Amino acid sequence: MNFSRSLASAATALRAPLRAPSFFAHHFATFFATFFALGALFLAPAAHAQTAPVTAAAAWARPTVQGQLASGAFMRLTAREPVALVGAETPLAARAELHEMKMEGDVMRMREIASLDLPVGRPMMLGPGGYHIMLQGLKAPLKPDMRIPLTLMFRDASGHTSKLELTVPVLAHAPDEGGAKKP
Ligand SMILES: [Cu+2]
Repeated sequence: MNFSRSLASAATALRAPLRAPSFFAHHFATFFATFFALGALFLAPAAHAQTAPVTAAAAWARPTVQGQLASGAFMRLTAREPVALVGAETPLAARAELHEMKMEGDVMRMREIASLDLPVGRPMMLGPGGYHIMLQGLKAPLKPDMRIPLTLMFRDASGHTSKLELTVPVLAHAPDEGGAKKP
């Protein structure tokens, strides 16, 4: 029995998923990034948390009826530096996930994504029918004209995380930003 060789192969096996540009590598990285991002949230006083180089505009969340446990939050994000949206949270929901919607054949489906890269200076739209933030396990219905706190988490290429605190109005439709429709 060659103990050191089996250790070496175990080490290779452990490293392999992280090296491969695979589905698993992507999710391993996301897991650890999320782990450290959450750790940072607990350890760092909120006032010291790095504010993300991102601005959000026209944010809104869709109202829900009694008994409805999920809803979507939407906004337009513009990054000043290359970062990816990697997570979200709100005290009003058990989880806030990043989702995308895509046509699969004739059926529109949504699935969770680990992160969403934001191009520098070009607005990224999160809206119905596309990327969105899915609020899951709502603790109370979202009523029109409520305003809900939502924290977005971002990560840059070096793994540095930052966040953006938003207050999102609950609206039946995307907010009218004015000027665009009326002469
Ligand atoms: Cu969704």
